[in-house]
Parts: sequence; C-alpha cells; structure tokens
Amino acid sequence: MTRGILSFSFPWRELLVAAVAFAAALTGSLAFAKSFHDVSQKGRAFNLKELTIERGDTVRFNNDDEFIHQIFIDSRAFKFDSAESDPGNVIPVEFAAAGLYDVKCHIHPKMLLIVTVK
Ligand SMILES: [Cu+2]
Repeated sequence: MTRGILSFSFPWRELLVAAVAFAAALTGSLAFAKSFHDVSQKGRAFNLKELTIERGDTVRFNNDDEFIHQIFIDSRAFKFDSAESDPGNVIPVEFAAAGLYDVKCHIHPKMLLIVTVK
C-alpha cells in the first residue's frame, strides 16, 4: 500500500506552485523601480515629443516605419549611438542617470524626443 501512503504524502506540487508564485512576487517587487516605456518611430517622427521616466528605466524605440531609423544621444551624462535600425526592430535604451536628454535620429535630423529622467 505504498501508493496510498504516497498519495497522502506532503503536497510537493502545491508547495512548488506556491514557491514559484512567491518568487514571481519577489522579482516583481525588486523590479519595481525599473519599468519599460515604448516609443514609436513612425512617419519620420517619434510618436512623443517628451517623455518623463524614472532613473533606471528603459525606453524601447520601435521602428514602425518602412525604412531605417537610428537612436542618437549626446549629453555630458550619457552618450548613445545605435546602429541603424531596420523596420520592425526595437532599440532598448536604459537611462541610468537623472537628467534631460535630447534623443535624436541621425538619419532624420528633425526627429527629436526630449526624455526627462527623474
Ligand atoms: Cu529616423
């Protein structure tokens, strides 16, 4: 009757489910300070003119056009110069330092997004 005993044994499965849920909750709280913001590059423009985020957040620049874009940031606190980004591509940029940043695309000089990092 080993089977019968096993079926009444410790509920490992439930424990595992609870542990996974706990780990997910913990990860969620640790990741609290870092969130993601999506910005679209479309019609040779960013879909936003300004964006305010928290320090450590990541902005995902989605190329929603049918031609290439790029992401270029040149400030004292933070410099970033991406490769050319194909249609459908996403460029993630983490802003680690507080400040005010002009985000540009060197292919289309009129594109400008001002990112404020608190
Ligand atoms: Cu562009």
